[in-house]
Amino acid sequence: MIEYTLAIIKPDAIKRHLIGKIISRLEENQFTIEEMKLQHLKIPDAQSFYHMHKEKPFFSSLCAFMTSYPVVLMVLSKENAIEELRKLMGATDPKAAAPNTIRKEFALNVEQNSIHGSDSKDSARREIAFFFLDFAETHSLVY
Ligand code: IDP
Ligand code: MG
Repeated sequence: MIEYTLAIIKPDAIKRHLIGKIISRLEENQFTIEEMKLQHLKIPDAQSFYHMHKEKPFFSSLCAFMTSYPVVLMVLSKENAIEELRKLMGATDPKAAAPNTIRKEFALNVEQNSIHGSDSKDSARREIAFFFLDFAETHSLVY
């Protein structure tokens, strides 16, 4: 089944001019870019997007990092896109990430790990609607 997922190229990657390389990895792996925008998130955006982590010790640092520089937000589609993107990203901590994954190749550390991808169908629906409400509405991802 063709699925939609939300990807974010994070500030550490934008700062190091890795947008092109990361998008190449996505396209080489047959992800289609359905929507894309560059945005400098504000603290309330980051807090709301990552609300499930609000009790974690890294929450305030994560929100500061995600608002430190612009990000690239994308809706991607592919057969089984949610799981496929998580595989291509690799583990949260690049030290634990498999070879040839985006995080293994580009991430700096467990926080500055270059890319975000939705982790489930429910997350994908919520996250796509969070940044691309028109797309979510036209694709019946909002309910
Ligand atoms: P994920 O991005 O692989 O789904 P999550 O556990 O959902 O990982 O965490 C969200 C983001 O929070 C991570 O991508 C990373 O930027 C940051 N993060 C996760 N764990 C830690 C940590 O132990 N220290 C610092 N930052 C972390
Ligand atoms: Mg996550």
